[in-house]
Amino acid sequence: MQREKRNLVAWVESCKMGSLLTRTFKPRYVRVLILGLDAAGKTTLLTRIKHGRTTDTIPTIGFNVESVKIKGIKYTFWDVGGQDKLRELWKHYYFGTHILAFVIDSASRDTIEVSKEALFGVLMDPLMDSCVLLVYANKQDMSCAFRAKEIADKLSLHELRERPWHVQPSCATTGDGVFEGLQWAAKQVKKQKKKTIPRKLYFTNRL
Ligand SMILES: Nc1nc2c(ncn2[C@@H]2O[C@H](COP(=O)(O)OP(=O)(O)O)[C@@H](O)[C@H]2O)c(=O)[nH]1
Ligand SMILES: [Mg+2]
Repeated sequence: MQREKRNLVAWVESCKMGSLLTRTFKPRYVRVLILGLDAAGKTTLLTRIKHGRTTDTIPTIGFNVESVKIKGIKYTFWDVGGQDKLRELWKHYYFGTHILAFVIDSASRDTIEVSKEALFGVLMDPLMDSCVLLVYANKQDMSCAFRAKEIADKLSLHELRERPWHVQPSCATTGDGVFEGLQWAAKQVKKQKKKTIPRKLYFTNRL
């Protein structure tokens, strides 16, 4: 009888430990929405994150979606086509976004104003209120590229009040800066979650 009781206690303890372990190591989910004008380098960036290399891309009609686990966090990346007409569809992808990764072709000096308009159009939507903003100043390998600080000025990012933002210089074709940017954004998501919403609600498993 005594032994059965001891076995029962051991079993209950192991269940408690099991649930503690699942809680501690439960995967967390972060939804990343990759937007930006056509040919900025969104799909190249996504391929670099997913496969660690780049391949030839064709213009994205619709979207690409990929899931990648990095340091215990499961990221789902949505790369949505940026052509003129497709931008109207961006709003359908906002819900549940933790990180907006906005990609700029830093070498395309003539389109920076269009990028700014498109970016602020996205940020104005209440569904994007709580997401952090990671701007990739992409194509830094081009000699004519705007530098990160210039991009921040051109996009008037200093006017953003509550929202954490960062301009990450990057070159999607070589991978330079790609993970550094993501690392910054993941840290911000973690910080925000601590300040505002309980962990369970913030890291949702919604895609
Ligand atoms: N030089 C350079 N070219 C890039 C870079 N990133 C992407 N590209 C090129 O830009 C073109 C458009 O890239 P893509 O990823 O399809 O752009 P998307 O329309 O934003 O998805 C492709 O020819 C890429 O090879 C970069 O960092 N530097
Ligand atoms: Mg694309």
